[in-house]
Amino acid sequence: MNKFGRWLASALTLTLGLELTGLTAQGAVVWREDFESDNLAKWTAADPAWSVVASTQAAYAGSRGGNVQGPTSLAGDALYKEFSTVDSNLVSLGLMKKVRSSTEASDHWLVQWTPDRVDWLTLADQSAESVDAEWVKYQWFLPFAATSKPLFAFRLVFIGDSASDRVAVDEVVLDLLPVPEPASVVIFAFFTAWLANKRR
Ligand SMILES: [Ca+2]
Ligand SMILES: [Ca+2]
Repeated sequence: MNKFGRWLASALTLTLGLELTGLTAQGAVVWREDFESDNLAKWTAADPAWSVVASTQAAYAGSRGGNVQGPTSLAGDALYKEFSTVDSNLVSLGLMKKVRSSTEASDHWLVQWTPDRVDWLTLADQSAESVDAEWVKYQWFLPFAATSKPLFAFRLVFIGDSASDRVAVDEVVLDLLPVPEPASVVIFAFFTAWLANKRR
């Protein structure tokens, strides 16, 4: 590669890097629940079996965590959040979970999302779990169908048939990566074309 080629490569790499960094810093929409506010006000709706508990065992980080305990209704007790994913091209949902008291085959822990608040899709359906000594981290990258949906929502549902069924959650995070600005796309396309040309 000649001197100009090296200069162009470093300039484009720097520009692309700055563009991508700027994109993440300026555009990413993040909704996060750490339960430290000691209420469930960040949620669109919360069934009564859900609460915030302040204890070392109930918190993954900070001093509080979300808690759900049976007996619950047949439909399940939900912690429900509506959040528009308009102008996003990637949606991910993450959370920390700990089974506080073992569940049976008849109990269900569900994590679900909907593109339209009508049809629900299941990310996790867990039953007959033993007590967790440690918190377990989950993260799901949702399919393209979850992007750019004004009626997107997700919910954590617990169906436990006795008061001895208990699950804790903490650090629930919704990440949206926005659709890139046209300038970023042009720069990326230019850089890709230049690389392809260089490799010939
Ligand atoms: Ca917390
Ligand atoms: Ca049970």
